[in-house]
Amino acid sequence: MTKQIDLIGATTNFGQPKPGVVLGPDALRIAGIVQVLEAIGHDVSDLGNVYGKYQTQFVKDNVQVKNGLKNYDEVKDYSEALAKVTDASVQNGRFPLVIGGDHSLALGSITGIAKHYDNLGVIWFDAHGDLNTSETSPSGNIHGMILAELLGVGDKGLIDTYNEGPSLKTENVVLIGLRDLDDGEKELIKKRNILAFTMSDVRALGLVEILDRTMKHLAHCDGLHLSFDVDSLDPSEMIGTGTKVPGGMFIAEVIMFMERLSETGLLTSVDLVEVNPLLDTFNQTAENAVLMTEYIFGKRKL
Ligand code: HAR
Ligand code: MN
Ligand code: MN
Ligand code: MN
Repeated sequence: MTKQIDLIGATTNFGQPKPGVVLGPDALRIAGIVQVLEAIGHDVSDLGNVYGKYQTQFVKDNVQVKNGLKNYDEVKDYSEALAKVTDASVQNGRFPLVIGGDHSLALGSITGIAKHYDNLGVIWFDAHGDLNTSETSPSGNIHGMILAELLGVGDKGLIDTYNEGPSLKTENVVLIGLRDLDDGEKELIKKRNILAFTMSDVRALGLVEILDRTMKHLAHCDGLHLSFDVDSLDPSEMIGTGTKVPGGMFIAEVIMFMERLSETGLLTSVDLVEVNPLLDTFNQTAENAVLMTEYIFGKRKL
């Protein structure tokens, strides 16, 4: 089915310290993300990049810390700016595809989208839980806390970004690909009974069974968002990303998962995050991410 896609470049690196991730959106454009989606038959409108009021600092030697959160004002401001754009996109009946940028962009992206649904379901595809708070974070990097904020756990000011209160309900979130969780994140998953599949689950059950369980868990949802962190993949196939963890998923199995997810026809929005061309060789991470995007948007092998 043809989708009316808004491609939204989220040029933020405020959620983490490594330079280069702001170049992710353009690396994905250079790898042909618009052209492959058009070739499938979608209508794509590239809205360009979203900027907040804080200038992107390529080298950040004076990071401001507030309540244990690094670049707090920058992340909050950027999230407000991005939420405005994704909100308008859904309002206009279009499909937001947000390309990053570090994963802190999901606060703005998802908050703008979630207000249009009673129960937005989210598939969080990631090596990490992104479920820290300033108390449990080993780094103070907000990209590692952003799902917690979306669930209403952590800093009140971030939770209330763009709109008051949490954007997501715990029972509407499923994590897949986990293999690097901090202690506080493990506790939160258990305490809130969040459906979470580690890499051991991926190996033991396979992604077909995991997709099946995911869709059953989210069956009551009226919208479905995929937040795809490219570090969910094995670093051998995804080198250009800031926090690589060995033992990840491989392109072939992720393509299989995405083909089936796309066949459900239930996806309503997507984030594609953490592509960092400065850590890459020959733009292969962006190219691999574009390959998987094709299957998310309905490409068929046969
Ligand atoms: N858990 C660590 C932290 O909070 C590392 C987080 C890395 N996060 C991402 N996003 N790349 O998934 O600092
Ligand atoms: Mn992430
Ligand atoms: Mn990650
Ligand atoms: Mn909120």
